[in-house]
Amino acid sequence: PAVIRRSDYRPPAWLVPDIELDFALDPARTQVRATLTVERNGAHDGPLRLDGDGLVPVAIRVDGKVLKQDQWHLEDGTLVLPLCGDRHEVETLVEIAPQDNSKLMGLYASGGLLCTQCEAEGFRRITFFPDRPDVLSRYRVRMVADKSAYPILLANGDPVESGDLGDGRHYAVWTDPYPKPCYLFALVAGDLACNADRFVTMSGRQVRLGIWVKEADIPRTAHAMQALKNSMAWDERVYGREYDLDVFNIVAVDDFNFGAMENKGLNIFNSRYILADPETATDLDYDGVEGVVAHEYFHNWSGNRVTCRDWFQLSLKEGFTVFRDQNFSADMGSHAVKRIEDVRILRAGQFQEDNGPLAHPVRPESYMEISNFYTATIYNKGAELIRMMALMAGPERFRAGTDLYFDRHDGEAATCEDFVVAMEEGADLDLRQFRLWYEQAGTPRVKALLSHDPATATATLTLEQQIPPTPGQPDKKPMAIPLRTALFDSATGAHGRDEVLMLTEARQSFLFENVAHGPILSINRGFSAPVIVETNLSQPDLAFLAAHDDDPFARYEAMQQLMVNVLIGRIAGSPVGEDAVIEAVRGAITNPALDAAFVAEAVRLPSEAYLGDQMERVDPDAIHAARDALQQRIGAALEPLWRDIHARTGAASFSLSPAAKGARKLRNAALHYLVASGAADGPAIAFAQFSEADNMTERQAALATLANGGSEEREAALDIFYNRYASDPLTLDKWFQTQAFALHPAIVDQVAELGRHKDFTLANPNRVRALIGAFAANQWGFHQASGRGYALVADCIVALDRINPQTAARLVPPLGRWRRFDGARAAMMREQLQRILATPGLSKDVMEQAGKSLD
Ligand code: HT7
Ligand code: ZN
Repeated sequence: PAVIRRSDYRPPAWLVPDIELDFALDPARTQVRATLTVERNGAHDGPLRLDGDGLVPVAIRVDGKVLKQDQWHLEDGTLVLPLCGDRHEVETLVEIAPQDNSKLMGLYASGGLLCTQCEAEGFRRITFFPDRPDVLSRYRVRMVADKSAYPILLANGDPVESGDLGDGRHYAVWTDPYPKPCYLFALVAGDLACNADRFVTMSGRQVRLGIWVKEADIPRTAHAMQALKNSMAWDERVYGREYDLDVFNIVAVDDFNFGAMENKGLNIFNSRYILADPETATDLDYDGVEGVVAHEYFHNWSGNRVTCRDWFQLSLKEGFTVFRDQNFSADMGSHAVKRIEDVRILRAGQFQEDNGPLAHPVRPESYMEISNFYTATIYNKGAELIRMMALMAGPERFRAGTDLYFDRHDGEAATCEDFVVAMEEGADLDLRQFRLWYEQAGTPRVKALLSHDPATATATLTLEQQIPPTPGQPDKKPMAIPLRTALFDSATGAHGRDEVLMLTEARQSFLFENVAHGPILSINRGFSAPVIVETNLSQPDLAFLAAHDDDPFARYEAMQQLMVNVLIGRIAGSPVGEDAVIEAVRGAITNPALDAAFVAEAVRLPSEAYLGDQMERVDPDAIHAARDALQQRIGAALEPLWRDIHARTGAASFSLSPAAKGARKLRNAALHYLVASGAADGPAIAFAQFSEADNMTERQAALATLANGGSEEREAALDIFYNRYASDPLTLDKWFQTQAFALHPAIVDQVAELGRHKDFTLANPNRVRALIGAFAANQWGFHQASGRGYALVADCIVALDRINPQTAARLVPPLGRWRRFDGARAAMMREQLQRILATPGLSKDVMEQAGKSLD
């Protein structure tokens, strides 16, 4: 497949200021008539090229005249029309079959609905059009459909007309006054019910809000609606951004390749990010709903009003919008816990990506298939870049920078460089060196060595940075790394100034004065930079920080590092220092000043995957054994405390207050340690929690705890869960996922069997992710020495590729991590990648991912 390069960007040869779309909707045969006003852009005599994917024109007219066969041709799906004037009206008619669209890109059918997904290049599967984000058009959309099957007809913008056609069909017309790229186009037709509400904007305009779902799901939409209203108010308060249409609609669909989509005025969501009630949603699910609703809403400015010039600029909208949604969620709940969760996600997804064959810069230089670039690097590392700029600028100057960015580029298709320039000018920052963060892939490693001279009462911090080579980038330049730092006085427990040190050279020293006693280094506080810091902190220093650091992230980090060091020691065969970990955990769970949610985070052992990331060669069995053993020791040593916490945190009745959520989180952690301790009644306590819980957070945690073991309660709980939720797809996903994540010796057989279960289907991306995606993230299970886990995932990729290449391609990266494993495992992983690549008719999505993974 062709490689698309950032350096090849050229402005569009033709613009399309206006488009009228006329849909005669039908699942088997939808007719799409598109009328485009096209304008030559600049002085050239090139033809009009309209992208198409799988389309055949039924008719083409230019300025009202039907074109003959020799007046147009198709080039690799693209419709090429030589036009002599500078402005024309071009009309095309095509037919498509939404019900046969299993890729879920373009117009497709899901659970009786017809809906669209156009980002990144789905619009070309609906009609011929210059499918690139820098062509902005005003849309008028007319939909005709059978009224009983599709009583609701929605599109972008505002409804302007509707009526009956007298033959069982009806129609609706929607117009969107804001010019937009075609990736933001959307329509939905179906039998939907609406949770309707209103929002009054800061300038006093009334906006009609609608969340559209199946009638039976209406009671599960309240949280999403509240999140939407909170997001609208937050964007006004924090960024001064007001909503701009009279209507804002959200539709939930069951079959969706991603989380959600920010189509102008008509967001389309994976139903898992809309529907929530205590019976079926965990606290994590509730937070997911809130975060994704906010994310898509925030795109109205960071993405829609200011869009991307080309797909290499994807992080312009995604990184910035993730940063915005992270801060929103922090404001709605706990800043400390949100930051810990976000860093955990970054490390688990993005650090691994940055350290493997698919590593790429936040602004990539090339791609084959753009869908493969909706990555943790674009999203999460991109958000960290914005966070670093915000830190360097401070709140007021950062806001001045974003104001300038929005005002200057409103209505435009912009670049990452435009954002950086707006920050330089608006926030008064010098970002010349900082730009390297957009160009260089790889996670910087920073070595921090602190020395103390009692004679002069000074301390010297020496920092060294090194950025590892990544594909196509063997040599790296030093980056500008802002590191929030403080030195603790071990005698007094206090620290000096909390300051941002700018590391800009390969090696740099910083002098601290008036440091009387041996200082303890607290660095990268708040995770101020997305880097790996190596310090020479001793275990007692880490224990001190775990107990005293006033920066919650740094405190959590010290605890994690304490645990990592002990676990790595155990993996290497020397289980020393475990008592210090036990005491640190005891300190956290008995400290009444600490928030329960924070405590639950702090006492959680680093994941098996994170431990693997700390090793030269990942040894999944040794990691599992060491972690299991330490868990058992912590469980047993503090058993009475875990029992007490578990009993004490049993909530009277369900609430979503931060205190109630924190109590549930800590209760689940206590249950986990209690069962891990080996206490004879552990499984029974877990089963009781499973049976008696009035909420999914406790029920699923108990199920997950039981799923790891071999107790008789395990099978009973799984059966009960299945029977209770078999008819609810989102909750049934949890049944699959909990088993796929389980740390159970028979996991490969279990997942293989679940793959043959009557409720497993490759047609639904959520179900595939719940079983196969989760299993591939289960380090101990996926990497079982037999290699059967690899074959299982590869089989799924090959089968799914024929149905839904995008979702199939997302399963490839775990196999691409072969360099991190021993020779035998690496050979088996490579063998599966080769087998995938040898599959006839492979999509370019999977080909790109598997090909790059083998290199
Ligand atoms: N901007 C949206 C991206 C998206 C997407 C990308 C590829 C294939 C399917 C997709 N559905 C949605 C999601 C977001 O970041 O808000
Ligand atoms: Zn987004």
